[in-house]
Amino acid sequence: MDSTRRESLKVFAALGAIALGGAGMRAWAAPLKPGADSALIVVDVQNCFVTGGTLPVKGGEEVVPVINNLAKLFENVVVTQDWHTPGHASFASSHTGKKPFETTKLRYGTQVLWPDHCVQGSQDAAVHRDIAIPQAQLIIRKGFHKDTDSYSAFMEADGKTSTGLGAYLKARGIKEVYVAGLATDFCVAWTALDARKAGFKAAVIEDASRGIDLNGSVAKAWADMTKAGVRRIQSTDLG
Ligand code: VGL
Ligand code: ZN
Repeated sequence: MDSTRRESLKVFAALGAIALGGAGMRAWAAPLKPGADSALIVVDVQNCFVTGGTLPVKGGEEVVPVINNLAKLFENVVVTQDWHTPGHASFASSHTGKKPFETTKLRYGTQVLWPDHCVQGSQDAAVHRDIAIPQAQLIIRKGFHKDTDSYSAFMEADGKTSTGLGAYLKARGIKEVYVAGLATDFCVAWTALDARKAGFKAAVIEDASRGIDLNGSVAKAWADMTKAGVRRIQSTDLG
């Protein structure tokens, strides 16, 4: 083989390596660009779920600056609030002999029991004071029926009572949702899964979310989401 041919083979090999590497490396992929038919759903970034709250998620407050930055890329933003009645069925204190993080059977199935949290109108239930998303268009409150929980922003835990969010997003021409907030394995995951059920494209922004992790629930949530076609992305994938 003459030396020119050997050199050009080397160049081809190098180009091939770059192409293969590029396909597998996120940093080289085109950024995801939210458009007029995309919405960011900021799930439950409330005092109850951060340090000092009634049901703190480890590192929950760390999502605030990440979400504020992300939100600048979105024309459409929905904010959710967990919004329980006093004596709500999801509170351990409403069930004699039960402690937080145990489960019980409610009429719609197994319910994890939580410390009293996010009671309607309390400071604990307020959106974190540093959340700064002035263009947010809708605040959706959920879990306000005393006998029914609602992790999902779309559908209550009975699987049949709608919050109205799906119809709202469809009426607004939204086709894809990006979900972030608290907690990855409960309200974020259930919201993303129900978004898929309602026919939206859905992605969860991992570094803009934090999980509670009860008995491996974070890993299970990611497995369920992947199976349902929810994309697992990082805030740096958006641009
Ligand atoms: C949540 C547990 C109870 C959540 C709400 O926002 O993920 N988790 N209520
Ligand atoms: Zn709750």
